[in-house]
Amino acid sequence: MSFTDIKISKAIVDDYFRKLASSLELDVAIVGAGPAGLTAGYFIAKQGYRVSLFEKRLSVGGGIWGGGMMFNTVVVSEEASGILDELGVRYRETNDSLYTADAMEFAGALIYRSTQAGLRIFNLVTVEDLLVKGGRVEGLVINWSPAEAASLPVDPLTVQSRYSVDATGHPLEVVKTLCRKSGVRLFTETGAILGERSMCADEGEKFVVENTGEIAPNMFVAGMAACAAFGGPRMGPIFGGMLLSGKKVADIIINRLEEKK
Ligand code: 48F
Repeated sequence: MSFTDIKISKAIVDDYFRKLASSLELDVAIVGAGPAGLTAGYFIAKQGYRVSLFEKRLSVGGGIWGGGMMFNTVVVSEEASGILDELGVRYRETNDSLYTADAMEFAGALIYRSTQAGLRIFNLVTVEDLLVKGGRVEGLVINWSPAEAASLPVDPLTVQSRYSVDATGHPLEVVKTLCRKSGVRLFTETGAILGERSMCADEGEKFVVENTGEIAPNMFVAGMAACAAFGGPRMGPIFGGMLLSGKKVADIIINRLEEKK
């Protein structure tokens, strides 16, 4: 077998640009490849919709890899065990209706199953702004993470999407940018970001699922971003709420897409 080096480069360039070109007009754009964003992407892709996910870091998986304080085991509540079954993640039951899973297997399964379902993931891409027209979010503004890290004067590209999801975790980066730059009134009690509260896993797990949803026209929050937006407690290394939140945002958006078919 023989091939030229240039053919390897050409294969990468052709394939990557096919993926990028097919992500410029989306049904759903997700920001952040933590457990919430990946779960949302998995369920939306499974229904056949055009969905891409943008992650600023080199590795995807967000807070999964470090488990709790770098002990790479994650805990998942009983309610979310069905999603682990669907993903094919093995788990062990403890005495308290809690399950433990290997963080490596959990992250690996989410990445593998979501991409196999059709989710297109772009790592090393930072969402630095939004496309906003008449107070409605119409897409994302993306740039290479290294360009942003080095403060290079490089203009971004845009991606159009019918719905966008902020799954950026604790920093709630996308919604913060939306408020700062567009002054959009959020669907929270005050119309502004309420901010994350201190740790309480039990409350946080319920809060995150209840408060997953639309926060501004066409803009949704899932995972820790929902707690940060609506004033919920953090919950540390328990991940059931993240999976259920990702599934809930997927279900809401799929219903909207189905209604508008
Ligand atoms: O932090 P992260 O894992 O958020 P999550 O899905 O899950 C939270 C848990 O990991 C944990 C917890 C569980 O109880 O509390 O913290 O809500 O994943 C968020 C991802 O978003 C990326 C970030 O690098 C991370 O991988 N991200 C953040 N801002 C941007 C971004 C941005 N502007 N553009 C692209 N990606």
